Amino acid sequence: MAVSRREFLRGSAAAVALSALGVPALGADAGGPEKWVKGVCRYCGTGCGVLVGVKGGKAVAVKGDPNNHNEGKLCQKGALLVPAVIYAKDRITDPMIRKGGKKSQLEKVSWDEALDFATKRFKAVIAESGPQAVAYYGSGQALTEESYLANKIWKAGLRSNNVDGNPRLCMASAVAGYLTSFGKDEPMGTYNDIDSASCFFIIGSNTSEAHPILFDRIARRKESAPDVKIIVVDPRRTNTARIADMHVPFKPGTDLALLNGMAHVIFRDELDNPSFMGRYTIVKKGAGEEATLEEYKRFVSEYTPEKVREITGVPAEDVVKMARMFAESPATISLWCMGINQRSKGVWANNLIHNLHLITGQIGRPGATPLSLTGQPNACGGVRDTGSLAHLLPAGRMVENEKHRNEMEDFWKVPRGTIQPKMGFHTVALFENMAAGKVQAVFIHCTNPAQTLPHLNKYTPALEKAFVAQTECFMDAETLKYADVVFPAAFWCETEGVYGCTERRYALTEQAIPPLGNSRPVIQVLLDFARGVGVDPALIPYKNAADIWEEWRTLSKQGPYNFYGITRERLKKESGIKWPCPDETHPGTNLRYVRGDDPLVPKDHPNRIFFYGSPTGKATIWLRPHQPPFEPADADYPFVLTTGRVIDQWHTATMTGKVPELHRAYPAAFVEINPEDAKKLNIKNGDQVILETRRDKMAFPARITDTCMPGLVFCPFFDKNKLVNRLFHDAVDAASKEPEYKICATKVYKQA
Ligand SMILES: Nc1nc2c(c(=O)[nH]1)N[C@H]1C(S)=C(S)[C@@H](COP(=O)(O)OP(=O)(O)OC[C@H]3O[C@@H](n4cnc5c(=O)[nH]c(N)nc54)[C@H](O)[C@@H]3O)O[C@H]1N2
Ligand SMILES: Nc1nc2c(c(=O)[nH]1)N[C@H]1C(S)=C(S)[C@@H](COP(=O)(O)OP(=O)(O)OC[C@H]3O[C@@H](n4cnc5c(=O)[nH]c(N)nc54)[C@H](O)[C@@H]3O)O[C@H]1N2
Ligand code: SF4
Ligand SMILES: [Mo]
Repeated sequence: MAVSRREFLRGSAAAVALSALGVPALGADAGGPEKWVKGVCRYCGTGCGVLVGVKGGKAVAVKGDPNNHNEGKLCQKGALLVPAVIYAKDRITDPMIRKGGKKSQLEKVSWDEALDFATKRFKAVIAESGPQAVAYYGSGQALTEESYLANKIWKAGLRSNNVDGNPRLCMASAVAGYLTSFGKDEPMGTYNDIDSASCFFIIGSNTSEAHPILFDRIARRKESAPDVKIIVVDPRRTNTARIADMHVPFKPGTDLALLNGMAHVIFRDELDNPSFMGRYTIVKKGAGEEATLEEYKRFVSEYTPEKVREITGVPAEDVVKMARMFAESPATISLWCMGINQRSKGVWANNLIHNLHLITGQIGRPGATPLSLTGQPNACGGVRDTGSLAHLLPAGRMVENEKHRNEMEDFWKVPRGTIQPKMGFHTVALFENMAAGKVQAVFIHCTNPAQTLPHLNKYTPALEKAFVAQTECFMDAETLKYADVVFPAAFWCETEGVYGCTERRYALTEQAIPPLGNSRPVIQVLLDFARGVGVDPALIPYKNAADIWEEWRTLSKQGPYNFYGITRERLKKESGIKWPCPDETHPGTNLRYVRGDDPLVPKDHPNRIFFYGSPTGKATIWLRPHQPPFEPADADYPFVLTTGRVIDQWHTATMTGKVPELHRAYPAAFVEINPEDAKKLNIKNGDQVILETRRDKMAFPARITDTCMPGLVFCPFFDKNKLVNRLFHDAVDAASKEPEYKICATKVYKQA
């Protein structure tokens, strides 16, 4: 879908123009702030650097950090963090408990009373039903130090592996994809690759709305070099798709066929790179059985462009064109997000993207790389790297690997055998077990599951049944309805901690202002909570977040996540450092696994690329057949419902909803519907339209737009008055356990 240069510039200017909002120190009165304190934007995984302007002990302004990767730019969400969000009227400033059970009101109490109320209950549950009956449900928006600490308290202190969190709903398929294709999690590329890529393969990512400042960087790259091509593979014609040279709409959930079809064309037209494959890859199939390259070629040879057209609806010539653009470009970067991860075959889809890079050798060079976009600001640094998920231990270790458990036990100085050998409950299983009464108490931190879990009708009873201790900043969070104890959390720049974004970049948000009212940093809450439930004080000897960082940095020295060189002092001075970074003089790494760039590849290694995270030192090409989504449209439920984001709202809108400029843009949920479908169903703009799935039904005002292809409808999930997740099933990817929020079958009709 080619657009003129002028149209293109106009389209891509959105993020840039809005970023200008941040520059004139919003909210500052005459004279401006007394000081600027360095931090990271509270919102997305782009991880833009910010400077918070402080005056008289209050945050009065925010602007982009010119020294961070965003070069001083912010999108509208980041630029409007201060003052509306921080000083929102409904900030929670005192601890609260429900003395008379779930039906009673939350009452303000002292910290001692709230902590006592929570710890007594957790202790009682552990005494009666064992440590497997308690859980921590965390977040990719929590600080690294908080996640590391909670993980240690649960797995080593309480001996429960029930540590999971919202990255399971988000990045789990990307993690498993990296792990199976390259041996360890986290990407080899960085944002710098955007500046040298000549082909952008954007699949299942609405970058312009979900990662606006990265989109701006992509747009600038395209402006700077006329040969740069953008392919967008998305069933919706999003704003991202509108600047593409080639937008490929297709039947939702058929990416696997499309990606195998591209591989087919690459071999058929001899665009593959045999010497790269020979040197750097092995081939596997099924659960990990070895296979040959010949077998793989035979396997993809079945995905002819014609067959792919039948499955996906993409014209055969477009499959050929995409494959050629991908393979023939001097440097191709793939960018993907939830359209790929939130799928019942999300891990396979990740593998197939990696395959394309491996068979063409579009990898390990500037601009040539697969780069999974991370959603939350600290899903990578905080949760993936610290291993704060039910099956993981820090720095790429696995719970079920005895050697890994022993390494952690020795490091944490607890007896061998302390860490339980079985993994804990992943998110969906966790809430299932809560509903069944097996998990009886949960500590929820920095996430709002009562709005964001799939199949809410099935899982809100879990929150009604279990004892819920929750940290929160805002009164309108849906999950508060189920909380037994609420710990008021110091918000964002009221405390300090590290975020790690998409590109392995760690950056510090420094404390700029004191916590509002009686709110407290969650580090302190977790430490008091742990002492209260009887965790050995020797295990948690920390005074503050910096102490925890010191331990985590030291631990990282032992393995492939080495960031020992990223000291607190450096984090204060510099605006983000990319690991590996083994010593204090190391500038950080751009091309991971590449000799000469990555300090963990020996300088005299015979190969230019060394996948040292994998036992063979090689990457894996996977045979992964196409499989349909869990619940495709059928005769009874003839439409596909997909869900996702809009640029101005963040998830459940507890923060962005407080900003008048953002709220006005998207005040309430709606359903996008194609003009053809609307005509057939006699629906006009603004009509109330019922979406009825096998779980529930709900009415939304119609937005008639060509964004959705015929047969597809889209709803955002930010509106707590329209809990769209009630409509969804809870099917998960078999390997990553990530739910398929992107596809379910629905009826669509006008409300009578
Ligand atoms: N403004 C804003 N930005 C955010 C967030 C936010 O809440 N608001 N949240 C952050 C977080 S945590 C995340 S995870 C990211 C998510 O960022 P994205 O993944 O980019 O956003 P989504 O809207 O969830 O979905 C992306 C696209 O997937 C497409 N899609 C649906 N089905 C399919 C399919 O079968 N195949 C393919 N290829 N595509 C499909 C949808 O049409 C949609 O355009 O955004 C982050 N950034
Ligand atoms: N239908 C549908 N559902 C989805 C998705 C989808 O695409 N479609 N995407 C999934 C994905 S990718 C994600 S990441 C999840 C996100 O889902 P959630 O994490 O549940 O959503 P958030 O609104 O980000 O929740 C963060 C909570 O933390 C609170 N909070 C904010 N700042 C702080 C703080 O500093 N400290 C503390 N303690 N609390 C704070 C906020 O008020 C809010 O209640 O949603 C998932 N659900
Ligand atoms: S792109 Fe993401 S990190 Fe950057 S300012 Fe916008 S919301 Fe914040
Ligand atoms: Mo996410």
